[in-house]
Amino acid sequence: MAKRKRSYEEQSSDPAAQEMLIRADELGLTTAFSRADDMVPCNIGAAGMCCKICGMGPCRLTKDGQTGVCGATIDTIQARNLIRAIAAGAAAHSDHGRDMAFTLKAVANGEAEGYMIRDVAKLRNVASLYGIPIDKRSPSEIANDLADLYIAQFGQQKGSVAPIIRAPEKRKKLWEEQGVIPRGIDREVVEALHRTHIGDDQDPEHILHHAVRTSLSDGWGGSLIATDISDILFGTPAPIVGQANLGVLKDDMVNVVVHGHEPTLSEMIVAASQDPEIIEYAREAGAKGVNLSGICCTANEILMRQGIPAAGNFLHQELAILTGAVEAMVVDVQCIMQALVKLADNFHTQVITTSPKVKIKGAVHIQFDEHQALTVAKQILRTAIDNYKNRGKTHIPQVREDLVPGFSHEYLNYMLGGTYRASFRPLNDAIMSGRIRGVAAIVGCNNPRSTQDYLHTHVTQELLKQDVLVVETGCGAIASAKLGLLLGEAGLDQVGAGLRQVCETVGIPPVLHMGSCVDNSRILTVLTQMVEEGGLGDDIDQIPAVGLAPEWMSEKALSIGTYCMASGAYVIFGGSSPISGMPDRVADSDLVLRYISEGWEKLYGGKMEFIADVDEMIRRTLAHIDQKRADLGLPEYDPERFEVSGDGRMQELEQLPLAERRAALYGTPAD
Ligand code: BF8
Repeated sequence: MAKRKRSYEEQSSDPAAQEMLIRADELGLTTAFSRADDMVPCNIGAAGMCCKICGMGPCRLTKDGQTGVCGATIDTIQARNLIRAIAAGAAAHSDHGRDMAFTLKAVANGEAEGYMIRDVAKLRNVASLYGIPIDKRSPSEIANDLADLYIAQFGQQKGSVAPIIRAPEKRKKLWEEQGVIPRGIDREVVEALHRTHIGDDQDPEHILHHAVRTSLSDGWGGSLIATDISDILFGTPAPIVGQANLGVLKDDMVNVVVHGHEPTLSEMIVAASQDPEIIEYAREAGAKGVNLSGICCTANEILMRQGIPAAGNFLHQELAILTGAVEAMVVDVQCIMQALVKLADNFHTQVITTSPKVKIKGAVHIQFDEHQALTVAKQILRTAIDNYKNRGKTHIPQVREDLVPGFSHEYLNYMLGGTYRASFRPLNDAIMSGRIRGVAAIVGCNNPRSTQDYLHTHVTQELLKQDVLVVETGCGAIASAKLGLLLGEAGLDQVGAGLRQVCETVGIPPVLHMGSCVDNSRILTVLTQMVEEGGLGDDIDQIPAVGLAPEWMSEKALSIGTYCMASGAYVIFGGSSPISGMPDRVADSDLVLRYISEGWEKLYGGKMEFIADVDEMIRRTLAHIDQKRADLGLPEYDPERFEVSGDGRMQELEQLPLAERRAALYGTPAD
């Protein structure tokens, strides 16, 4: 592949990003966009055919019949590469869950400065799922037991991780038969590394069997724990108005951008930024106050709970610094580019690392400690405020969009059924009648090798036209937010008539923002409740639903895809495949690729595929949804059937004489 500098429109479909990419070029600075153009990927590594797990290699396999020095075949090497990526993704999500569990424990013991249990109802609900007594007990007592139970899941050696009980009955049975129920979260990740050490597991299917178990320890383990505890400590999300894109930065305020994943620090920075003492300190420095915003999943965490604006998704992290208006970019864990520090050298921005697990040479390190969280948060904000005087010329693109995030499982339940009859019945009914053709979960990253946000938003918009209800998380949700797709009324004229009727009736946007990447666990619990509600089969693999990660890039995305597949979903990744092989040059170099699709489908009813062509992604999504509808015996999807939306129908009816209107509405002749 030859190097080629793409146009700004090819690099990003977001006008704010294009404006900043022009600025980067004018200043002679590089970004991930330009580095992706300059860095031609290694074609052997990209195909998953390079093995570097021992010192006899790296072995680069490019011919039929060739093996590594140890004799490893292409499919063994690909399976090992894939499981290692899945294990890293599962480790990242789950370690986040572990930190949340330790924070819950500290809060329960009164040792965590500034935190409280905000959602006692969720605490009680979750605790009772595991048989933890809740009657006549204080929130702290219950939280203590729940924290102990959750902490124990990481080091557990035998049995099954506790949150598995929340999966549909039939699915649990299937997992039991297949032997993929995780015994303990850390154990599965460690075993994935052990099995792929030189001279261990060499059977690709056997390796991939453990990949499934490892991913389940993430989705039905660490991620679910992270989401539960975030809700308990910071509140279960409910719809709230927010904004997204670089235009949320403010020229007359101290701009602090929080970037990363764990809400423990960011929530405390939100609290500290509203402290009168901090506001006064900012005023003394000549600013109107502190303006907080987020990048990546931290953005999602504080956006959906506090309405704090999102400055952008993964590829916006450097662009925010390029505005020259950011006093501090505060980072914790995951998805933080090392390039930030060098880029920040050209401005006054301070990159502040906070996690004991993540340091970057050249960054300021202010270590976070949940026992003194508020004190640390204030220290960070004072450091940012002190830096305000060093600000030079700024360039903030005036591009921002409103959005309504916060559609947790609990809120959807309430929204669909009301306080006394909370249920998913209306959603199931709408799918069964064909008003909603099916559901797509569109999640995951930005990847500078494709046009930022384009794949994500194009797939979303096309599926909405086809009456597919879309739920989103992660950087994909921010991509839709920037395009105005996360607004109740705004996007509805672009939506199929049946789906539009449901959205108008219930009062939901056609794209539901469900949170950060660990909150993909919310999608699992929603699917489970849809099964339990009845009418859509007795397991997740029967629901007309598809999961897509059109711009994936992280190992976490691979773990998410695998646990969704094992839960019964058809999962489509866009962009490139890490195990594509080179079937045009090396016969059978796509064995693993075929196994994770056809092979896994036979075992789990779900499958995982990498599809580069965006129209093909949409075609296969719709074909899968229609097939699942047919398998359930549901009426064939008919775009004409609900042609006129609720509002349009009412306008038509209002034109009719009263007698005809009544007859049309109630089927009864007028008196
Ligand atoms: O965990 S979507 S780029 S920020 S990995 Fe990273 Fe991907 Fe964004 Fe959140 Ni998820």
